[in-house]
Amino acid sequence: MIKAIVTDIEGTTSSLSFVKEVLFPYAEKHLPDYVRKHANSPEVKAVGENPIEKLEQWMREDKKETALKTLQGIVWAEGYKSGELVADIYPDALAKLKEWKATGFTLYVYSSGSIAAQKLLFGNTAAGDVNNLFSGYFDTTIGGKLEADSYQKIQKQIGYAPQEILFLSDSVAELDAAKKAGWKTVWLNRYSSTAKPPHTEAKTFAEITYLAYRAMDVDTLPAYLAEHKKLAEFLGGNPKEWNIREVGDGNLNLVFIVKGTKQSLCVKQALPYVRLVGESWPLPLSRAHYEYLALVEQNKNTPELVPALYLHDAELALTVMECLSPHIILRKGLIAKTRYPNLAKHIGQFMARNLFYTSDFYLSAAEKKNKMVQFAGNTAMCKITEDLVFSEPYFNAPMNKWNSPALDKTMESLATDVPLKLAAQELKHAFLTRAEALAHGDLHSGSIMVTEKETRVIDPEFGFFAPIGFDVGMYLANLLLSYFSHSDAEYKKWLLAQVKDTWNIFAEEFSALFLARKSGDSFSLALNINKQALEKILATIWQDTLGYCGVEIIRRIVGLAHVEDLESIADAAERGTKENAAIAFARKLILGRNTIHDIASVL
Ligand code: SR1
Ligand code: MG
Repeated sequence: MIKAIVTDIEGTTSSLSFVKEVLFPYAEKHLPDYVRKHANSPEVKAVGENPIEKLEQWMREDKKETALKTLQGIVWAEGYKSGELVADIYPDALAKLKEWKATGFTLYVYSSGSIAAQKLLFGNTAAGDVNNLFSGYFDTTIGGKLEADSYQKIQKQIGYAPQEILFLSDSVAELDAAKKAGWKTVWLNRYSSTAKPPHTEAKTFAEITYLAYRAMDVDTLPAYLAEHKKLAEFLGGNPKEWNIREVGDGNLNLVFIVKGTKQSLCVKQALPYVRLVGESWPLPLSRAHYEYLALVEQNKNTPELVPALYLHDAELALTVMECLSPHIILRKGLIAKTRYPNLAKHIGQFMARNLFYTSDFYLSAAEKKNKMVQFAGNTAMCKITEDLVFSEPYFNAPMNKWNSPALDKTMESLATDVPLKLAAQELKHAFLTRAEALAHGDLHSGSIMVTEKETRVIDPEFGFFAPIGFDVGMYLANLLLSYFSHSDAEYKKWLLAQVKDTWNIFAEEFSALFLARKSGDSFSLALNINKQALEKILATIWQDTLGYCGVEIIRRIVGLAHVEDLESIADAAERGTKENAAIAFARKLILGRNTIHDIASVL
């Protein structure tokens, strides 16, 4: 964990131009006069014979002579004092340095400007004297900034382990040297260089996040929650009385249930890697931020269908939310053949409302684009879907898993089925390019919690703008995976009714919203073609739904992430028969998505 942060100045906390275009010219202008007036001072004497000529030559040659640096420092001090000079510091740098200091990081400066000049600079910013932020300063008297040895010396002086120190610089060569000494590094690429050095990149200090990140466990979580008074009061009692269990069984995150003496809550924290695979597959913590944004949006559109939010900690990639109890994961309920009378209505409404209210049918073009920008960085999560759902099942991808030998032939045919591969890639292309609405992005039966009466959708960390039919297709696919997994005819009938009811309720609700609340810029109201437009839009959503439903079914059987519905069938041959049937059905949906016109045909 990072404990100390060492920062460069020029190009990092402050503009390159301030030193070159303001400080240096100021010294060139004022040094001769100062030397004439103080010819007998020890500082001027230290320069030697013909001090003015010598100083001018050193400045021209950018020499790091101590005597020059000392005199430059003196004239700059006078300039700052008179107010003629005001030191430059980027607002994002100052804000973050203050935040880090307040959160307990120890801050240092390492710059090729002299320590005196560093202190002058931070002592005379537009925001006043900010030297109180720093616990120490280093210049080239400790060693050159391109030598790993200099960083080792600084590390020994400040007393942290190398991996506990973060160095910030705009210079890749400096970062390379710091990295050699075992330090963590962040490259401030303020000037949009397209180079890709092996350092974490940030355009501004604001992008440097998760420094305080540590994965929580049942021992550290009580103290963290106790620091948040409202949460502690909500739980009731004292931390020793809280019962904490880690219950995460998904593919990615930690999930804790905390039971206090009064109430309970749920803490979800992202891990910096894919839990299902391990540390060899790093995954950005920023997904917690996108999940939180999506939850906020869903809380606005469908508050009764998502968990209430209590706290989001951006640095720890952690969200505290309502503990859903006695709810269980829908997938488990479906495996246990439980029937949920309100499920189709709830999920139909969840999809219709969230997809409509984040689309161009409701939002103005500007509002929609602004919302898209908020999610534009969730690229790593999209990449998982792009690879796992649309591509990997159709070639010999290393992470594919299948029930062998029952599915060996199916695997071969998937890899050689040109029409199917083309269709899967067309669906992928639409996923990449048709940013119609904010999709949940991973709406399967493991992302839904239920009681007999209530339904709550969780886990929207894959939240991104996608075709409207994406969520609908994913969800129906998971109902159908359950259908194929079961042998009980009555329960299968109920599942098919779920498929039909969910689609119908979604379509009805979406249509009602479209006709009553359409205010966005697409299909201009002025043209008076709302009804005809809706028909066309629903037809497109339907086609997409069938396609996405098909690819989700296939990838859950032969890709990396399988479903317990089928996995829990102990007899591999029986399972294989069911899996093959599901894949054959999925293929029909994908290839027939333009010719299957209604839900009755699907059933
Ligand atoms: C590496 S993550 C695998 C799958 O788990 C998630 O729930 C998503 O469905 C993803 O595709
Ligand atoms: Mg620099």
